[in-house]
Amino acid sequence: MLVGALLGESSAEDAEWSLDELAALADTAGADPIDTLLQKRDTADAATYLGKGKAKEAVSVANALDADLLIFDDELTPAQGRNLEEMAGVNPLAERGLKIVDRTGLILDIFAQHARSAEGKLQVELAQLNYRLPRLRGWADVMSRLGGGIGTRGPGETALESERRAIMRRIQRVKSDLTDLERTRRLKRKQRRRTGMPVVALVGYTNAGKSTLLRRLTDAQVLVQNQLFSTLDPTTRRLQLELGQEVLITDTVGFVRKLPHQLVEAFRSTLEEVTEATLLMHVVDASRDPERQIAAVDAVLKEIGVTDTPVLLAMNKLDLLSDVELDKLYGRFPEAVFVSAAEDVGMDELRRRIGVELSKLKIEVVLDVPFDRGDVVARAHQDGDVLEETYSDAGTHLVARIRRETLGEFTDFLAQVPEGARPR
Ligand SMILES: Nc1nc2c(ncn2[C@@H]2O[C@H](COP(=O)(O)OP(=O)(O)OP(=O)(O)O)[C@@H](O)[C@H]2O)c(=O)[nH]1
Ligand SMILES: [Mg+2]
Repeated sequence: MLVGALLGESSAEDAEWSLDELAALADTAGADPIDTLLQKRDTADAATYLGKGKAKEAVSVANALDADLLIFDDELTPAQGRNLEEMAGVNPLAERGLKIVDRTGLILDIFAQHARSAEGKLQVELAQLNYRLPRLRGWADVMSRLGGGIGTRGPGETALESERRAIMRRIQRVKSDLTDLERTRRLKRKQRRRTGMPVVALVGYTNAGKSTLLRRLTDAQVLVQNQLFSTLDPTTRRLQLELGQEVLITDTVGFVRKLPHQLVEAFRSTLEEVTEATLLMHVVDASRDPERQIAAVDAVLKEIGVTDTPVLLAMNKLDLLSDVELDKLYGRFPEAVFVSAAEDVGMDELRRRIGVELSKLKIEVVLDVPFDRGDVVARAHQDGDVLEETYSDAGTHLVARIRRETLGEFTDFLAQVPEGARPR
């Protein structure tokens, strides 16, 4: 049974969208939603999330329906979780009977099921440990059942403390294992940067079709599935644009509203594939409330510190739209490229637009211009931002940021090949 709160200024449609999303998450995790309950409140109740009366109602409805899980559409505080479990008479050790789950716990569970690589598994474990740490209870029977901490307990130390210590030790261990893997990932990224190829990162709401698009564009054999968070590990491939230009394109984890901060933190190094990209290709499922997906994705991008990277909007799944719906979307998103990755529509246009977006970007160049070519120096001032200008016997030495598309005019004077660009 799914439970949500319509808090403060949020509209009924917001809440409905959020509960739909929660239903999809529950479904992906392997649960069947049987009923939903929504309460309108100004703020969440500090003790029971919903008002006490409403929380009791949720528990009794869930029991009457013989539900196994009462899933809350938000992260519950440790106190709320404990109070709700007490109210529902939850026995955490019982195989059956009602359990309380929150949005964060649910998403972590899906990530745990979908993690494939060693790095992905460690990242999910780290997020889970950080989620569990403030939610421990000192029940002796839990301790003996789990065997946690036995033999490590000092005099006067409670079972709770020793379990907390065990978790903290594990967190340290996982973090240090991750540090090694992060180093490898950073090294790879550095090598990629040296090739001078721009990196395009696919971002978007989970299930929007990012992996399908990567497959369509590059023949990469990546997993495509109609469920949330299929992709956790980043995949990078070469992509040929028009005019023989090559870029790297990266597919990675999808986003969702209120992506748990524990996950954002644990997946930091994976998300660097996004923060360090030259261009973002934001893939949207055009058939499912695009504005809301975009807002959710923008919120996560902001959280991970991506604010200045240029974005190309790709409206996917246009095969699911009627002509009338499509016309409306053209009006709402005049800048977007409309595609269907599944039906192979719009791929050439997408490649072309990646090229156009990249050509608009400025890159830093170092130029040595002989004195008789004052026109080139003038061009650099006119068209770019000159960061440094010094003179020697050989001529003018410039460090400037110029648009990639004007690079051709400066090729003869490049002192070194700039990062992120090959002169064509
Ligand atoms: N009708 C239609 N379905 C599509 C299209 N593109 C992708 N899909 C389907 O949408 C579902 C999700 O596709 P994925 O490529 O796995 O989506 P994703 O964005 O990588 O999702 P996550 O990795 O889970 O975040 C799959 O069932 C795809 O077959 C499209 O253009 N049209
Ligand atoms: Mg994917």
